[in-house]
Amino acid sequence: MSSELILYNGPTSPFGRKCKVVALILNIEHKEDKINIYKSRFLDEFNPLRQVPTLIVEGKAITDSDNICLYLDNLSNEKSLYPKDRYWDCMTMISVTNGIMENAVNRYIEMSAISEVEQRKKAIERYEKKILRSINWIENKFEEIFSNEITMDQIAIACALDYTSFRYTSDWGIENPKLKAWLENISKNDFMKSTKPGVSFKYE
Ligand SMILES: N[C@@H](CCC(=O)N[C@@H](CS)C(=O)NCC(=O)O)C(=O)O
Repeated sequence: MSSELILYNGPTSPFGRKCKVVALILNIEHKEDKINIYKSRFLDEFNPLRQVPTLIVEGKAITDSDNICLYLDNLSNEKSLYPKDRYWDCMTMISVTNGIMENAVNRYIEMSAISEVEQRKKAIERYEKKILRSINWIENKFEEIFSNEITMDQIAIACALDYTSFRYTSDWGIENPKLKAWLENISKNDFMKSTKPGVSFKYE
């Protein structure tokens, strides 16, 4: 059995981007395969939810971006991306960023895959409120989170904010100038530049 790591990813998945960024920062050798999730029945054997990211390690699957990031962090000899002194704050922050991503993905599906007459306006409003409230919440914690050292919550925040701009709006930056400036700065790194969202497959 091969000890090669295969990261099944999508072209635009913010969850997958988080894992890819971690692998790049921690210098973890892996093969990335950007698949069309809607046509990838082979993945069901590994992940019955058929979602990206899914990591294959020695023929076994690790599912969910948070598990994958933890696995990669454990595998690496580099300094952990999970700060010991504020571990649970970091984990909570990651959960909030997952919520931003989930709401942005669901909003996009509602607006792009459902005919306009069938779209649920109330649901869309709800997704948007949760996204914007969460971003404001992160801005209020800015001083607690942001240091020169890159941590897992920072990676998750960068992926969530960039995905919000990509799929919904970059106007979140108007009310949140510290986060806006911080994202511009972290986006200059190769690990962000080389993982920008590409072209998505058609929702099926
Ligand atoms: N909780 C999962 C969420 C992953 C997720 O929602 N992936 C989306 C792409 S962004 C997906 O695979 N969607 C296809 C589907 O659910 O059918 C994680 O953190 O990895």
